[in-house]
Amino acid sequence: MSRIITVGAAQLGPIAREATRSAVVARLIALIEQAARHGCDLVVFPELALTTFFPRWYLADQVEVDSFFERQMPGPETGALFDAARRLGVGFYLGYAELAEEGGRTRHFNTAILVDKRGEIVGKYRKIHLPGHAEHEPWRRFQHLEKRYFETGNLGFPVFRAFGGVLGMAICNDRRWPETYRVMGLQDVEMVLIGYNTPVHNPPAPEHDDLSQFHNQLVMQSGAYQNACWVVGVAKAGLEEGVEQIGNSIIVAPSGEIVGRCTTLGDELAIARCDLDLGLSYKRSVFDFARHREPQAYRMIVDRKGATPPP
Ligand code: CDT
Repeated sequence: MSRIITVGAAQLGPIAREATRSAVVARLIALIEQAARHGCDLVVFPELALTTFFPRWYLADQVEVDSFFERQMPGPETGALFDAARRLGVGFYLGYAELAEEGGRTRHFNTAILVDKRGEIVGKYRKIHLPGHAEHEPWRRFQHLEKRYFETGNLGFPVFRAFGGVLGMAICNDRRWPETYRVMGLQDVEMVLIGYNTPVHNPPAPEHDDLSQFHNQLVMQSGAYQNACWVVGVAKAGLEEGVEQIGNSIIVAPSGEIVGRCTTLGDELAIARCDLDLGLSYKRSVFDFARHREPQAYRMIVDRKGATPPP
């Protein structure tokens, strides 16, 4: 089997609050069709790719909140995406709000799935690092209520054998945490897929706003290099319901170099042929974890903190 995955970073421009699921799905299918014409094996869509980024509003009515969630995947409106994958032989990563009945109760997760070229779900991830806050904060120009609308993901950071390699998933804020990549790196991940919605303005720390693009690249380039894997990061970009969101979707090689990039703030496909074996020279040298990591030493440092002082 080929060790090359031709990947399309399928960035989306803004999605209006009133946009129907079918209208959004039609946009996604247009990107899958474009990807198929360019020989892509896999396309990566953003976080919460089926709706506007609703955590920017405080919504008191749970029925309204739940209207942004999917009860089934595939469901009546999303089935066409799976049909397109099957018809065109192009798999996809899709971020969406998941409403699940589990353990006798209704649960809400910020979720991503990996779908193969036969239109079958081969992996699921539920977002672990939920940023923002849980209560209404009227002083903000817009809210970031992920801690209110979602539970912390309960699936860990699994990896999946698919597309001829070992693939993992993360969602938006996860990309800022080294643990995200390392937990998958320790499972020999070869490609990490990440969708995001990142406002340019961060209300609690506006002094970071000018660095939003830099930080976006910094974290994904380091994650790729330090774990010798490909990283595909894909934005929902542009002015969505009055909030400016960064674009700059990128495809990063295991060297840490950016090899593909979106240049607009709209629906756009950036494509790269990703040789999974490119990670091997790093995995066998500077990042040969078995030879060079020192987990025992890391543990000693943690145990020492606040406990017995070193001799
Ligand atoms: N969606 C998401 O996780 N966005 C965050 C926004 C910054 S924090 C309030 C991010 O890390 O990009």
